[in-house]
Amino acid sequence: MAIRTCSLCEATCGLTLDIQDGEVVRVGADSEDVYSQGYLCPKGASLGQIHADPDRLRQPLVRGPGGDLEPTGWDTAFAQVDTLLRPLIEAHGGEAIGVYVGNPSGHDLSATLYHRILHRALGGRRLFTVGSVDQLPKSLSCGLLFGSAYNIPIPDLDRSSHVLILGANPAVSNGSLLVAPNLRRRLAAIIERGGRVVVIDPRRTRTAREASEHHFIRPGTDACLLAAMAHVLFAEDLVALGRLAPMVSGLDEVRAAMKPFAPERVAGACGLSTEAIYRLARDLAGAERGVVYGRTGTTIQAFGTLSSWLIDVLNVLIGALDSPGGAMFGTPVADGPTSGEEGAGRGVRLGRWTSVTGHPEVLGELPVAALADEITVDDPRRIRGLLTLAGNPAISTPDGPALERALARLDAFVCHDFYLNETTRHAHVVLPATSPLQRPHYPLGIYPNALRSLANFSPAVLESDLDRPADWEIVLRLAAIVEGRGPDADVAAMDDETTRRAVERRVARGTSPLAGRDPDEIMAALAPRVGPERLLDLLLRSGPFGDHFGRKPDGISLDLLLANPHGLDFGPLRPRLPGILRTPSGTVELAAEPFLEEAGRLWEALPGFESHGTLLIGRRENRSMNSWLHNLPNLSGGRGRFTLLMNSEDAQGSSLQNGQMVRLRSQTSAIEIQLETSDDIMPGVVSAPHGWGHEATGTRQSRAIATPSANVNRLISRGELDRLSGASALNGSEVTVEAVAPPRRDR
Ligand SMILES: Nc1nc2c(c(=O)[nH]1)N[C@H]1C(S)=C(S)[C@@H](COP(=O)(O)OP(=O)(O)OC[C@H]3O[C@@H](n4cnc5c(=O)[nH]c(N)nc54)[C@H](O)[C@@H]3O)O[C@H]1N2
Ligand SMILES: Nc1nc2c(c(=O)[nH]1)N[C@H]1C(S)=C(S)[C@@H](COP(=O)(O)OP(=O)(O)OC[C@H]3O[C@@H](n4cnc5c(=O)[nH]c(N)nc54)[C@H](O)[C@@H]3O)O[C@H]1N2
Ligand code: SF4
Ligand SMILES: [Mo]
Repeated sequence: MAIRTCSLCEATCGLTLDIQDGEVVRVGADSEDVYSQGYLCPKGASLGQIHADPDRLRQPLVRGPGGDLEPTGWDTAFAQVDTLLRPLIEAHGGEAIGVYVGNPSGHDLSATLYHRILHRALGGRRLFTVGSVDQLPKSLSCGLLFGSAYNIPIPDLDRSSHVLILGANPAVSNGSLLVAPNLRRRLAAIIERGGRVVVIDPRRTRTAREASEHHFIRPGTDACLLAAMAHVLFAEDLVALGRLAPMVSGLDEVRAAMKPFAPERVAGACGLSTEAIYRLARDLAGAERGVVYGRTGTTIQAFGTLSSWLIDVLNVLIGALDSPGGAMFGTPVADGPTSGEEGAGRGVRLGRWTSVTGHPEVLGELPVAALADEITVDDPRRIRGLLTLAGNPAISTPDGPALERALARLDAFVCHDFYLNETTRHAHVVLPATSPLQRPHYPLGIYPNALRSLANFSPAVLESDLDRPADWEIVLRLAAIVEGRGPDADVAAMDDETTRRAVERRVARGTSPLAGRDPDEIMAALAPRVGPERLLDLLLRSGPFGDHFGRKPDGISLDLLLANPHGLDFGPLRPRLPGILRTPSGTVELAAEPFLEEAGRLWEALPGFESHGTLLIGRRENRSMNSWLHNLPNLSGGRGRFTLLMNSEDAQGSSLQNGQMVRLRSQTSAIEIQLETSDDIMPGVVSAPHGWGHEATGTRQSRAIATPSANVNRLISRGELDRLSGASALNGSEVTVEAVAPPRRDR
């Protein structure tokens, strides 16, 4: 029986895998896992089916002279990448090559460790990530508030007595920027201990149904509600910063900025009553250990950064920031960006460069919604080549058809992915990743958001099915090609250089536990490991709980984790302020200028909210993971998955009936979808899941295409962005719903 941490979502559940003849015959829950203690969901239970999927690519594909993608060997594939990319780089520089990094990269150890080498090789100015259809607004608001986009506070649920949740459905999503298995149980426990869980969502979700209280909110108006709550706290003298007071600057400016947002002024826009807003604010302030948490409903919307900011403003005003049971910063076990104890820094600077079509960079990246135009724009600086690393932007980002037209025009398109889908079908070369079980796993990029300091390492449990490079070797070979070292560069030497540099940085940094050590001694201690395991060992051993290479004999190392397959738990969240602040002032900069300006824009937008027509929001369900698990036997098929939820009375008013096909239309496009009427959705709002719309032409996902569905992101305009972050407003587009004539019987 192999033990493994699930890599599919952020919950990091421990799994048991029964493996026979190189295949997984059963997946169970690891009841001894230090964190998940026996929890798993249907996706984790299907992990083995990814490996077994006959449609999963096991060999590279290269577009042949006839225009078709044909299987080939690895050396031929890398030689073709070199032939395609090098001339573009020589003629136009590394900036002619764009990169799109998708969600699974965040769950992959080698991507977390090695992607940056590839980005650096390309010059780093044409980076697009899934962040701009996900959490980028939160990263930006935290970057401005706390000086580093890595400093994202998380709700310390297990010790909270009152949690206000906006735009998240952790009972189904299993949490995001909130790493904790079995969130239903954790939320229920708050209520059992006499606390409250309050949910603000345009849909009565599973999380909302199981909460103490739920309020509908008009999509895109969270910032109005949150500002009004801050207004009440100031007006009623409920602000209590506690020990935060000397660490926070800008309180008076925020007070002034919130002044206009009285509950009476915003209630109509939000769709909540004035009384409800007063009560939400008073209950939050009155709670012993209250906290506010928001997720994708508050980020991928028109005021995503402002909403994210206001969530933490409230956390500051009630003294919850950095306080047990409040909004706390993680203490990851592995050494990382938040490890040192310094106190001030350079902070976050915005717009250090702009894209060809005029988008300012945000935290080093550009909006993926601009990618299509960056490829097709008539400008010598346009993007001519593209790498996608674990992403399916043709489905997951706005206006897929426009992006697909642009992808088809690229001079070079290389994908690191194991499915032939709506994105990768346009590639010139596809380099298949290993299946998740063929590689070692440690949730390096995920653990900083966990409620405890955890460490759990899973070795690869299945052998590679072909003589193939590991994923980190693929990334380094791509970097070598970009740098002009050729497709046959010595990746082992590159890996040695990378590790050596990581060691030398620590040895040279006064605050590192390795300060002043001999790099040769550290390199020798890491041998004979190579690749991600060696780097991980370095990060573990030089982190806060590490053995510091002999200085702390009972500290941890990768060897110790191998001896503890159910993981190690180093305790709950602990206060981190002011040590981790990296703002120029060394304080929490509550009133950074971009926030105040944006609050002014919100005020001006206020009268417009009430006059909106029908607004479209998204939805996640148990058996999906964005666009990419619909090909697995356990997770494909089933009725009623791809439906449009509409309020029953709205449907009646439009003479529409449950179960009938409707046309959902926006200014950009239209799709057909089955109607599902419900009282669980706010009047004036409709909801459809993303990640669907699998296409048969040029793809290889035989089960996924068998479920009738469409891509909702066709309906979303590339121009609908959160102004500060450039993230797409995927929630809150205006749509119309009309009956589709019933199909004729003879067809
Ligand atoms: N089963 C499953 N789990 C997943 C995923 C998946 O696809 N399937 N995806 C994973 C990923 S990549 C992520 S980022 C996380 C996301 O994690 P969550 O954000 O918790 O997931 P969602 O279910 O999308 O929840 C967003 C909620 O916001 C609501 N909403 C929409 N617009 C608004 C608005 O304007 N205001 C407010 N207040 N609410 C709004 C929606 O109704 C929805 O209930 O889930 C992860 N987990
Ligand atoms: N309307 C709407 N749109 C949304 C959202 C929404 O709520 N509403 N949510 C957004 C969010 S939060 C997210 S995160 C994005 C997701 O956006 P993306 O990350 O672009 O899309 P995914 O569907 O997750 O596609 C992942 C791809 O990676 C491949 N893959 C899987 N595992 C691996 C691996 O280990 N290595 C490699 N190399 N490839 C792998 C899969 O085959 C697939 O092609 O979608 C966003 N889009
Ligand atoms: S909740 Fe997430 S981590 Fe846990 S089994 Fe399901 S997909 Fe895996
Ligand atoms: Mo996401």
